[in-house]
Amino acid sequence: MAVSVSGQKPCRAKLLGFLYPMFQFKRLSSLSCLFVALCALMDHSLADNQEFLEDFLKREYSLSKPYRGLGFSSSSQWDLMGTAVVTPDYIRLTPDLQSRQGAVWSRIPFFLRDWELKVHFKISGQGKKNFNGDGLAMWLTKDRMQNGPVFGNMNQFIGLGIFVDTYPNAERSHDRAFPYISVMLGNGTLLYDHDQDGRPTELGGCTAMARNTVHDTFVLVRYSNSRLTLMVDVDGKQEWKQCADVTGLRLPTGYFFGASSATGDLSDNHDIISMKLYELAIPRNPEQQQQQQQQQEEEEEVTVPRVDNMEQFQVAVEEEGMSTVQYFFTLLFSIMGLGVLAVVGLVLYGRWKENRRKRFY
Ligand SMILES: [Ca+2]
Repeated sequence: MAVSVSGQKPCRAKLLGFLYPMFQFKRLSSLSCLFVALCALMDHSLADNQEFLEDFLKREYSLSKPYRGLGFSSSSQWDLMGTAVVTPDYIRLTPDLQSRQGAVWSRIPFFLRDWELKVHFKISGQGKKNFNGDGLAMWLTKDRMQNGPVFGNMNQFIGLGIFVDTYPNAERSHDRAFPYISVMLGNGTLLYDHDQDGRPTELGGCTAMARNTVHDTFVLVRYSNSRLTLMVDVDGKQEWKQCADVTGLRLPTGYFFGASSATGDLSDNHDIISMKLYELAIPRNPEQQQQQQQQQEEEEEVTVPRVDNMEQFQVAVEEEGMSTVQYFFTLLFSIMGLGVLAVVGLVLYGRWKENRRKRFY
């Protein structure tokens, strides 16, 4: 499995000397040599790991510097919309100005099953804490290039949304600090509710102090075997912290990657520096391969995104078609309508018969 950036520990005899002052110099120096050798081995394996990652980087689904042709060339694999602009170092979805919406969308439908998306982003602005907004979102959805109220994308979207919400709208948000990163799976009927910061439809999330930082900020989304893991690296420690873990998440293929952002009365610069998509190679024995094949056959039937045991996330999915109550009232009004029609028909027939009788005499 591809494991991305991990921290490299400092490898210095000075550090050992500080930690173990009771050691004699001779022992210390031999220990240092051992430690240096271990560090060299670690570095080597990290380099290998990096190579492994590069091998599996899918450039057709990735967005990184120098953003060749983006925004003007028909050969580019990405489109810009709204206020989004390209600079040599980042794609600015919105500037730090009120009422802006911008997005960047992949043009190529996505069909990989096991994958990892690493997004390098930056949110910065003049506003004081909690006087800035609204945040940005990353998408893997059926529709692309749509304007709307969900961080610059349409509501009732179909697919995956990862939100970096920088403004606490809900009054009861005092129990969580913002920016807050969360995951939602839209099925076309679920609504993202800004007034509640998306809580009713949230599958998981965490606080991530990802605004006005001096260091780089990243989000990592991993999807494999119907399990979605969300990790963040916003502390400048080059370590991933788990943010959400959702099992039984079924996501159809053929969707599009994108990132969008919106500002309202409050604003921020919302920048995407890169979106890198890696294919995960998962070693499996023959039994696991058979299981995977079976699972893939099942997954092919998935046409609408869903999460197994949805109740555990308190997400109400509206069923298609009429409910029992709707059915009852439709039937009742139909019978009443037919009754009224029958009465009117009888009255008219009676009058017609009466007129006919009068004419006859
Ligand atoms: Ca919010």
